[in-house]
Amino acid sequence: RNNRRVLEYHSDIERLNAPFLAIYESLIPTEEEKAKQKRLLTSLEKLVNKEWPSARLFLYGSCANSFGVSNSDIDVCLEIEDSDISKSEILLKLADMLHSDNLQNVQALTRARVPIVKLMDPDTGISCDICINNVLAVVNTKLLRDYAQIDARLRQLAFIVKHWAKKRRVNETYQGTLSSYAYVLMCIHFLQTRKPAILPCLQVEMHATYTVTVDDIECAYFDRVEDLRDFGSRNIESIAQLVWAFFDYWAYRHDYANAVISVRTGSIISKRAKDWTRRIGNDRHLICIEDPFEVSHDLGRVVDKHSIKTLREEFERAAHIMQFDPDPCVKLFEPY
Ligand code: 3AT
Ligand code: MG
Repeated sequence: RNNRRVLEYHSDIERLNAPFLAIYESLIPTEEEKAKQKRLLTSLEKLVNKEWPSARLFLYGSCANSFGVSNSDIDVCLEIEDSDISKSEILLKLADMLHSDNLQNVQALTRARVPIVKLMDPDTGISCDICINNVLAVVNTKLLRDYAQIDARLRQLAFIVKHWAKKRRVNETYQGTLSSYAYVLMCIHFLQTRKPAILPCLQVEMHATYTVTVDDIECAYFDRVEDLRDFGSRNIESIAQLVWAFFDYWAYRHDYANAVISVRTGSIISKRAKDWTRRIGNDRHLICIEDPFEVSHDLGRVVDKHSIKTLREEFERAAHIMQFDPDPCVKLFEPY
């Protein structure tokens, strides 16, 4: 099935550039929304500092990695020194304080994979999840933001893919489909492997200008991305071509049986090399996406034998629409 089809664009694909760019523009959050998010963060930090003076709050996830569409929830990480009290106790204490401060729908989820407190700010309508000391997420947020600054087509492609995934309901990890974080990594990897490449590989192929060690994992990469602004200019593919080729890749070209996509190396590595060839516990490795820092972590591990079928059918549907539909910009995003 792989590599049998000849890469051939829809004859008049270029006419889709303007509508795709219009969709992208319509999804960008306004400056006003960004300012509201910052204000909420500042007021939350003030509140937290009453109890824990040296604690700090960081934005992470899509509100900070530049892949956030308007009206998204915000993800906040509370950085607090190891103390005698447990994470659960901190979360419960935090929930109490937030509740007393008139924040709405305050809920501590202490047993979740990533334990959090959820809240809604009635003044701005913004919903927010607060986790504790999840430094790796803050670092992978920076990596994504840095990649986005290298070539504008990454943000455009990722917005379109995320929008498609939300509309088609394949962005629901609790249903066995992929996280937004996984989709952005798929977009970065796809652009790293275009010929000529649109994005470089900031980790193994370049010298590190930024290094932090988090839970024994060394996170190191080249982060002077302002020096790389011309990197992709030898590739002149348009956003419409890239959307077409992205879905074509995941529908017909990706080798699901053997391949792992790796942003860390900017290449495909084999499942065998990672020992991801068989099911271990709940990790089935039916679609393999290596985390750039936690390299033993497959972001496709949420996918099971039912949801892999759903996902691949959606990739094929999207590829088919991009190839043959007279009005792909409407059909692609039709709600499931
Ligand atoms: P949305 O716009 O909210 O859909 P997001 O990028 O904020 O996209 P999430 O809210 O799902 O995505 O996750 C928030 C951040 O948490 C994104 C990433 O920095 C981190 N993260 C999410 N899933 C994982 C994972 N499986 N492994 C490591 N980090 C993750
Ligand atoms: Mg988020």
